[in-house]
Amino acid sequence: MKQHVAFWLMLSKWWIMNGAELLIKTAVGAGVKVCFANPGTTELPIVAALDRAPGIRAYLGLFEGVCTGAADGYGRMLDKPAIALLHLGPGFANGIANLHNARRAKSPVLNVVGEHATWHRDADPPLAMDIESLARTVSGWWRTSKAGLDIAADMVDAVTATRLGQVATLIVPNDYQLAECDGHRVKELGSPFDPLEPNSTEAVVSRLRTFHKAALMLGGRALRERGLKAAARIQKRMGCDLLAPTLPGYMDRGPGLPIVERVPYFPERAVDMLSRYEVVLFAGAPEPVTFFGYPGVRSRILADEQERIVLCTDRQNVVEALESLADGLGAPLDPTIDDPLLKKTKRPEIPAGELTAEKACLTLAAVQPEKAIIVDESITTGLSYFLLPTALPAHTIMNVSGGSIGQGIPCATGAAIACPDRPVINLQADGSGLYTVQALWTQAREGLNVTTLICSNRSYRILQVELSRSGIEPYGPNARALTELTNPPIDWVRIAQGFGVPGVAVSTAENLARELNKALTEPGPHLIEMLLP
Ligand SMILES: Cc1ncc(C[n+]2csc(CCOP(=O)(O)OP(=O)(O)O)c2C)c(N)n1
Ligand SMILES: [Mg+2]
Repeated sequence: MKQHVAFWLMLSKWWIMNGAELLIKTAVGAGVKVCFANPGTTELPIVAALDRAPGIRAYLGLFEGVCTGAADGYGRMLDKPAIALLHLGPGFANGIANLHNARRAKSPVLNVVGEHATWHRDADPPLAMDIESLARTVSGWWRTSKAGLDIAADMVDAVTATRLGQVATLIVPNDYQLAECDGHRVKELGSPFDPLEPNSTEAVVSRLRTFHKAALMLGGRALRERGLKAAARIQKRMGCDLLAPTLPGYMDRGPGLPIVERVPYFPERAVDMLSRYEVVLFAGAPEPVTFFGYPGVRSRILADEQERIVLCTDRQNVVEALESLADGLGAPLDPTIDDPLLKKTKRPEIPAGELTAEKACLTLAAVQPEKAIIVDESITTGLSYFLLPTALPAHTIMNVSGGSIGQGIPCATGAAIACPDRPVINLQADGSGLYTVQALWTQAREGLNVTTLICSNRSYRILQVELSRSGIEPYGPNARALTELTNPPIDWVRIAQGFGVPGVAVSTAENLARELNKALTEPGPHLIEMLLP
């Protein structure tokens, strides 16, 4: 009899859901399918729950910046969040730089961070940190769960917050992860957006009609295919130029989509570009400012007398706002995109001879397959890629929106997991790549179709350019030591091989084209070190 009771007790223990299982079950119910994790002891109930409450595939990242960067890449591609499962304050802190990029890219990312058991917290154990303070710097939404039974509602609120294009951070104390949670109530996922104000479109239309030279500056979801098609209708009707921030988080490009120019990085060229306009209409993009404060250069690129109109808030649906504006202007539904650039030009030829930054970009443009995802953390090498006046096949391009380097390899990893049928090409600067290079191992472990093109100029070239621009030239031995990646040179082929990724080095455009074609036809990840001057 005793044995019988013990058996039933054990069974009931087995069946009673704990907070961690409730968390995973709720996430699955809210459409979450993927978790990029680097867990520790405080998250182990969640690790176990990933098996007991199925529906989410877990991927190990060997550094938290890999997990958050991969969750960002995944979120940018699918416009829905993956979980980044992180260990306490220190783990979260390691992931912050790429969460910063995610925030600037308006990418949906769902952090789940374990916290010490509430009864243990007062003892000030070694790993204790103020996690909420860290969360605040990068998250549009954050909360520490207050009870096991609250976890379902907390998770639903977190997922809802990500749907606005935000980072959400849910911090879950270990004792609540273990708490019995039968009898919980799950909230429905609501619409995250505030409605557009009635008559707002009419107001924008009548203001716009008072100006001649206008630009429409697109950001966030507006740079996805549907937003771009609405923007094309507006452009056709108003004759405005379409612009994007310098480092947009996501942009669809290709036949049938309008040409969108990016605001240049260097302030004088940015001011030059924007001075053409009497008015700039902002749709999901912030007002452009210079990356840094240069003495004597104003921060805001627009002059005071240039008019700014903001189409909608960050909490409203920018695509709907654009479509409503297009309708309000009486724009035809499906304009043919007749930009002369698209008509006149075709793919570049593969260039010949020793590689340069320009030839690397031309070769990529000549070879990139249909529907490629281009993750561009090339810093100086890729400058000419975006500007190529060529009609490339349909592709998506993603940039390091927050300027916090070490984003490219993880972002490419997450994008490949989000879109297994699309080739991912990561145009990757060498210095930036070394921050989170261990993401290559996740690519190898998961057999992801990512081709990493290392822009091996063996320097922090942009810093050398900035040094010269500020008149510090010739620079001394310390400035040289801090901007050159030599002595010893970094051997990318062996680094790749060490992580299980086949690697090869090339120094001519022809060899690059050959190796890139080969990498794109063979399954799994590849790395090509482009030896650049
Ligand atoms: C997290 C972070 N640390 C440091 C920097 C400063 N920084 C900007 S670019 C750069 C190095 C660029 O070198 P590389 O990635 O090789 O590109 P290149 O300039 O050679 O094209 C550094 C250190 C930064 N932007 N973000
Ligand atoms: Mg470099």
